[in-house]
Amino acid sequence: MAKKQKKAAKPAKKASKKAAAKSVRKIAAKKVARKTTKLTARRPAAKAAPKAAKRAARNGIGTPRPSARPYGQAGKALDGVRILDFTHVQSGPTCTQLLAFMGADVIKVERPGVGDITRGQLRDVKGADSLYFTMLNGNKRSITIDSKNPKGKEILERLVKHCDVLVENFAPGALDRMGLTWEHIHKLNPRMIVASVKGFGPGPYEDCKVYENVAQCAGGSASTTGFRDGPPLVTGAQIGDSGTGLHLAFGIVSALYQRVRTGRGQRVLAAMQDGVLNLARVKLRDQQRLKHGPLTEYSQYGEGVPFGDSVPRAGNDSGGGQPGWILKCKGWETDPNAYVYFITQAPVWEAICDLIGKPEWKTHPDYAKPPARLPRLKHIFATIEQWTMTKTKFEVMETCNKHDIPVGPILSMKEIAEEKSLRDTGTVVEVDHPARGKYLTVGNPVKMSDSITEVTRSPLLGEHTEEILAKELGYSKAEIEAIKQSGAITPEEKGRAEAA
Ligand code: CAO
Repeated sequence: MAKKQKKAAKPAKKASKKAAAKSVRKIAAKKVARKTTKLTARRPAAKAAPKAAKRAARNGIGTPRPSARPYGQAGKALDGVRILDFTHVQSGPTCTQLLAFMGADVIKVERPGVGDITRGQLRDVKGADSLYFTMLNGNKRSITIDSKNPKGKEILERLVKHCDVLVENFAPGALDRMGLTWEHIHKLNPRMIVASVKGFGPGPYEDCKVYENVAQCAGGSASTTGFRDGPPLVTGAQIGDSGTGLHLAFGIVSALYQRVRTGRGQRVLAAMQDGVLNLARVKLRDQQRLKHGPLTEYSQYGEGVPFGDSVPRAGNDSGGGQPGWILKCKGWETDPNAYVYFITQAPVWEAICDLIGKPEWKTHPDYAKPPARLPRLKHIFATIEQWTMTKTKFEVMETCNKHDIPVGPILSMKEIAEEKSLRDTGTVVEVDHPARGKYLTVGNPVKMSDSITEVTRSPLLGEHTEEILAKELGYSKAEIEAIKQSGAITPEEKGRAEAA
């Protein structure tokens, strides 16, 4: 008891010392205040410091103390984050796969007997999940639940309580029709973040179903892709689906961080139109520049073709301030990818002139300075092409790199699949699958020094149903048997027929 009192006396002593220091600081502050008018408006430093510390603590800055474990051995960035993954097709699965790569436990909910529709789409190996599915659902677990079955609803509600984030990309209204409205989810678990991909944000098209190319068209990409005298083009990169999935992942991680401070979840929406527009941002830049005159870096300017009232398609023109174009290389007559992207970056112009055998261009008034070159880009690139055609794309790359000239070989998917350096970095990974054998997938494109990604195969349909029911949700053996009988996790006859 006495010991305790003694201990209690210490803080009192400390407190009186603190108060004395405070009053000294107050007096000092007053003295300073009398001298300078500027400082009178500020709070005394003594009060500001604890406030800053408090703010820092709220933001999670400075806590906990730096781990003593070696880098790469302190777990993964999203360890402990549980994702209720209600996604299908591509946009949503891209997002949750990225979160899984970062260490989140992603529980993918699929319809019994059927699963994500992509399991059966574009199948290359009979009876095995398609590459479409396997390449978008690595590092996840699969549970089958019929969300319209009463017992299934009960399991889903347990999952809502158990997880941190629900991610979905159903058609507008589908989640609500399952009874999982934001209000209901928030009531069940106020900490849950509900993240959605939709085709459009609020507005005239909000109820529309959207696929990749619809988003590319509605987001401004298609109207600005292709050649001026041809139709709009969609791009091979899935900027609508995978691009939006990436945006959603960023929103989710930000919401998780904000939750550290607020303690509550929030809704996160990434609309595909918005995601594509974000990636086509430079074209909205050009739209506004049009008001002030022609876009001089577009080859159309040099060709004397007048601009209309909206951004035109610019073929292979560079989207930035350094003109570029795709040029033929040795073998182009038979190899569809014997091309190189060549950028006439201003600081290395003289090196380019020497390489292509045009040293006189270094001082010629029509070529020496970037503005003089703009009206002659077509001719300039045709001249450079005479040189690139004498070399393979890799020889062009090697020669130009020695002079710091930015060029890029047009790599085929075959070349990428075989590229050793991409295998070495884990960007292209070979995984083994029980039904299809070995397949290639794209690993985590983001490399972190303290969160190392190990890519694992995609799950079979319902592979982890019982494991999740028992270990995560605490259902007993008898309860799981009853769930099986209810049809909540097993296919109905109709489902079986569809899946066959
Ligand atoms: N148990 C029972 N029912 C389930 C279920 C489960 N586990 N999972 C899904 N369903 C049901 C949904 O409840 C929905 O039923 P209702 O329409 O009766 O409410 C039904 O399956 C179909 O969902 P959907 O409308 O989302 O699917 P779809 O194939 O008709 O449309 C898509 C696909 C992609 C066009 C649409 O989901 C969409 O627009 N999503 C948002 C935008 C998006 O992500 N697009 C990118 C797709 S990736 O290329």
